[in-house]
Amino acid sequence: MTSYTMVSDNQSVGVKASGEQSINKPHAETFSLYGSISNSTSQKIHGAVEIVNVPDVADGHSEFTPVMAGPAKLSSISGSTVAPAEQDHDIIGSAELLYRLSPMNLRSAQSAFDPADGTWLTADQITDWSLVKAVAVSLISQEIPPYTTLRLAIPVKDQQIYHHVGKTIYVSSAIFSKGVEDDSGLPTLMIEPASEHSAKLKVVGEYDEQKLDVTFIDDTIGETLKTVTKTGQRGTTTDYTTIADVDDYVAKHYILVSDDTEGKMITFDYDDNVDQHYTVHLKHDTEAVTDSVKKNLVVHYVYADGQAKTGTAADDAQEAITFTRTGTHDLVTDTVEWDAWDQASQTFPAIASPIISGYTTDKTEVSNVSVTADSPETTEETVKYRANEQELTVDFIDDTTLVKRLRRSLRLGQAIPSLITTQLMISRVT
Ligand SMILES: [Ca+2]
Repeated sequence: MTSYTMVSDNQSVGVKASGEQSINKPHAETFSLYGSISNSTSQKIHGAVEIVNVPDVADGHSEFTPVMAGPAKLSSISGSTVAPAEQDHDIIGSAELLYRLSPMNLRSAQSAFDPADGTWLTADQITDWSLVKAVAVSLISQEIPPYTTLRLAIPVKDQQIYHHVGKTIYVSSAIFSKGVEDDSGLPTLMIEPASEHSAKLKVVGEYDEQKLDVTFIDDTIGETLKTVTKTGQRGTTTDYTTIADVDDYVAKHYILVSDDTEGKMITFDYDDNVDQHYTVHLKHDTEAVTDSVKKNLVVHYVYADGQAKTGTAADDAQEAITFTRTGTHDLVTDTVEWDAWDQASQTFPAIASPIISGYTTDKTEVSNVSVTADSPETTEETVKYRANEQELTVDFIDDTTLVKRLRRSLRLGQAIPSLITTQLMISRVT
């Protein structure tokens, strides 16, 4: 009856008592630990239990702390024809695999182990395998056939293994039988960390730091927005993707143009002399906008100076024209770049001056008034009205023979000049 622990590494196939995990070889972050119970006798073993603690710096000997990567597996190795394959299957099917979130004190394991004490969980109760610190295989109500070895395999991982070169971890376990009064049980055997039968695994290799960078470029202004730099061991994958950064820029109204990384995690190459460079191109999102400006022409109609009537001669006339333009609104900078106005200049429609009887205008119409989009909002024009010339006839009558008529041109509404006096006219007529 023996018990032993083993490890497997990424250097060679198979299990071994002393392994070397190379960080320069594939699967550097994962390896396995094993605990075995070997029945090399012709007798059946009753009530067998094996407990394996996951190596931890807290065990006092291990120099780093790997974590479980998934459920443990149990296999059996038959040493003779006494244990046929079907029987192996039955052993494994009836064995109970249990997990604990704290390490087991191996010295008191035989007396302390109680699969129903609430500290032991089944695989379906585990949501985070990295929290498991001890694994038990329990055959309390079962038996191990003669010449049969049961092997418990525990997959572990260490994502910081590149920083653990030169460090060693140790596998520890305890085997015993529970509830067996006669000599058909296991002797209690404990393998303490770093003891003679404790398997060990040492991290070897050379840390070759590789460097990569991802540059974000704003294509709209042709400038670099930022550069993300990552370092890591050859062949490993960064935990960085561009997704969060791209999302951040999209929220700021950028549009993703291209991404060398395709949003995937990037793996460091094996070339010490070359750094890896990746580029993400972005551009500003825009929207089309329009603008218009209205220009007015107002024509005032007034009496000319010196007229009998003053002020407004008729109601104002008005015309309006509109200039429009389109533009591009940059949503990143919140600025607008305008195209030219639709027309460089426009001419208002001609406005005919209203006719006021007896008056003449200085303009029969207001026409050819042109403006640009930059002209004042309102252009004012004034049309003046002047009274037409009227004939004033004064008849001076000689009662006997003479009729003499005097004509003067006077404007409508104009006062008859005082110099036209009967006296004066008479003298002229005479
Ligand atoms: Ca490189």
